[in-house]
Amino acid sequence: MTDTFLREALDAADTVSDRLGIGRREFLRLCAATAATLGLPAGAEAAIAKAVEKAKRPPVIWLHFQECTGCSESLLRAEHPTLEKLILDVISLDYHETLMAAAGHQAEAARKASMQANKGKYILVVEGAIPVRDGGIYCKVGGRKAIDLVRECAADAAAVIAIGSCASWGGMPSTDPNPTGSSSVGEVLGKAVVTIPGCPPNPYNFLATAVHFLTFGKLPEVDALGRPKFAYGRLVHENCERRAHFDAGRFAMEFGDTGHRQGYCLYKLGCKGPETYANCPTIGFGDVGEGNWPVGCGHPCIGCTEKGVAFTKPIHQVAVMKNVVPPLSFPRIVEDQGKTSFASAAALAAIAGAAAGAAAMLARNLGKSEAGRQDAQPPKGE
Ligand code: FSX
Ligand code: SF4
Ligand code: F3S
Repeated sequence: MTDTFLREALDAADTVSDRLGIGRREFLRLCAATAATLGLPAGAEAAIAKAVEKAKRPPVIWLHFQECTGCSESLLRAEHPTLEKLILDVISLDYHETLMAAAGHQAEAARKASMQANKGKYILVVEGAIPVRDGGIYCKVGGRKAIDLVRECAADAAAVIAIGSCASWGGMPSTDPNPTGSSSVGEVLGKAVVTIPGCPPNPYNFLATAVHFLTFGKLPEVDALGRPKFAYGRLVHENCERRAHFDAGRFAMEFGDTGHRQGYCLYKLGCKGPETYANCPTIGFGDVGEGNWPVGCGHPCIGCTEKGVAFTKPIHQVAVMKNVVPPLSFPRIVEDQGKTSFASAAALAAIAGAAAGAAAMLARNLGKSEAGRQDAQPPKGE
């Protein structure tokens, strides 16, 4: 990174941190975490800081259909530093049924005005599945059917993002026998869209996708199901903190047994980590500390990012092993819980210039072992 570039990035950080009411260091750390989430090399956090400062915030129209609003909730509950502040700073949320102050005709007028003023430039985010049975009569907003609204709003959008499993592949509302014909955004539009599945999805995956659009002017690379590869490129099982127990054949056999209490692998309780692509173990949820993700909390992964797994297979059913080849490196079994946060782990991974995933896991465990070593040191002066 050149001196000028670094100075510009620091200036940008000052401007944005003023705007957000957070410290410069905290803002840069978040940029580093976002860069690491995206798997970008060291130095990318400076480009992100500059893009967040300079870019005209892309207008976003956010539609809600058949869902529980958990996707929006998870964005707003994140607290590092106040993720929703950054999201609302990065994008211009022109229409969002559960967040906007306007109601009724006013709200619909705001949507139409933004779509007209930003024709071909706005991002359409869809949360929730779309019922198509019986002409789509089972979900209406402002008297309009969901199926018509999504088609109308997608027509002039620069990009369409399906957030959550409901919008990505039907999710919970499409559970058999699917009486309303709940369908995904891609099925209704008849074209591929970017999908951020998860019930709810991790807010960082949405933030990183939005920041990628802002920084590079295009959406990130996706897999065959439209999922950004930076977030859904690896199986949960590949980066799971209990993976070493799996490899050693140590399993919890029932909830509350000794193995369960000792943090053994949850495979025999039906964990779907071996057939589910997502970065949950590496980035965690809610910024409340170490291990805050389903398996970290002692519950098997139900495969919420995976069509045909969550809400289809029984929770207790053992997973199909998608990949039985051991990875090159394993997370260590660490009994003591360290204090390394997601952001510092991700920042470490970014500094190492490594992709998110195994590297972030490694960095987090490095943090733990470092904390363990410090604990073992005698206090100064003794
Ligand atoms: Fe809920 Fe979103 Fe699940 Fe669906 O998340 S958390 S039911 S994926 O659309 O609101
Ligand atoms: Fe982790 Fe589940 Fe894999 Fe066990 S089966 S290592 S708990 S992802
Ligand atoms: Fe969902 Fe499994 Fe992650 S249940 S939140 S994909 S660990």
